[in-house]
Parts: sequence; C-alpha cells; structure tokens
Amino acid sequence: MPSMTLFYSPTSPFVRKVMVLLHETEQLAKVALQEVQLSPISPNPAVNAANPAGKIPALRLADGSLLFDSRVILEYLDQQHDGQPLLATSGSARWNGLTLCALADALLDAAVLIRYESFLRPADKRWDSWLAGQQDKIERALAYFEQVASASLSEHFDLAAISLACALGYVDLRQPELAWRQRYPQLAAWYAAVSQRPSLLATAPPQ
Ligand code: GSF
Repeated sequence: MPSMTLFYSPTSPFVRKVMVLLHETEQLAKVALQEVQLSPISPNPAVNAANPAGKIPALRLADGSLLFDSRVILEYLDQQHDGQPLLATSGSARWNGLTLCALADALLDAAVLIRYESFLRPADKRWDSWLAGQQDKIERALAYFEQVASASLSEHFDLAAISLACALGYVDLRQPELAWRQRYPQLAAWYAAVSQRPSLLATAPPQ
C-alpha cells in the first residue's frame, strides 16, 4: 500500500527525475501517482493547493505534509532507502553533486521555457532575443557537462546523473534538430550508455 502521493505527468521531465530515482532505489511501491494536466496558462487547482508555485512534481507524505520541488523530493527520497546514497552526505562530493544537479536543472529550465515561448505564447508575441538567450544557456551547460563528463559523470548514476539524463531526454524530445551529440561526443557517449538503464527506459516520455 503506497504511503506517499506524487503529483505526476508522464511528459514532465522534472517528474521523470523522481520516477527514475524511485526505479533506481526500488521505492516505486511506496508512491501512488496522481496524474494531472497543467501549464502556466491552464493551472491545476489540485496542484496549486499542493504547491503554491503551481508546478509538478509535488509529493504528499504519509502525514499529509507536502514536499516540492524536484530537487527537494529527490533528496528526501534518497534518504528513504537502504542502498548506496545517490548524493554524498557531506564534503566536497556533496557540494559538487548539488552544483551539477543545479546546472542540469538550469539546462532543463531553459528548455522548458523555450517550449512555453514557442508553443504556448501566441506567435505575434514571441521574442527571438529571449529565445536565443535561453538557447545559449543550454549550449553553455552542454559544453560544461562535456568537460566534466568523463571525470564526474561516469562512476555512479547519482542525483546529478539522473537530472542530466532527464534534461537531455527532454532536449531530444523538444529540440531534435539541435544535434548536440556532434559537438559534445563525450557527453553523447555517456548518455548513450546510461540510456540503457531500466529506470530511463521505463520512464521515457511518450513521443
Ligand atoms: C520546476 C518544475 C516545473 O517547471 C522543479 O520541480 O524542479 N524547479 C521546479 N514543472 C513544470 C512541468 S515540467 O515541465 O516538468 C510545471 O509544473 N509547469 C507548470 C507551470 O505553471 O510552470
């Protein structure tokens, strides 16, 4: 019987991070999924009641309390299993891991904002310079991950790796024309390898 409830959508890359962690740490049975639909222009009342920011994921715990956003939920769930922690609990490994998580989320934020700007916003109100600024953030983040790919990403499929894999999956879904693999071959090799993990295969977004 699940003790927690996750506000969920199969297409949300931020929710996917949580689902991948649940797979990796064998905690799926603890969490019931409450599927919701939302966007910044069609908010969801149940989500707004759970998270004032009106965003998913949000996680309701057994005692009724609520956690958000995805990074907080990942850290919480990482402390609820007996396996090897997916984020170091102290020292420079922890700060480095959290920094890589933050950059992966920044990459994903930029990709989601581009999606909203180019899909939701009326065509006559779109702002090319703003879109270009978001695209530059994606490019700089990819270049950074290319540099650290072999040193920081290879050893362990940790919270940073989960966050980055979900961000790259979303970029592939929404910007297939970006062809980032040609420019970032080490990152591409890393992603090709981790993409075969059951946790990522099971949570791939519907096309
Ligand atoms: C971002 C969540 C988010 O943007 C986190 O949880 O890490 N910093 C937050 N979620 C999107 C759905 S998605 O693109 O995964 C969302 O809920 N958007 C609705 C809105 O009103 O922005």
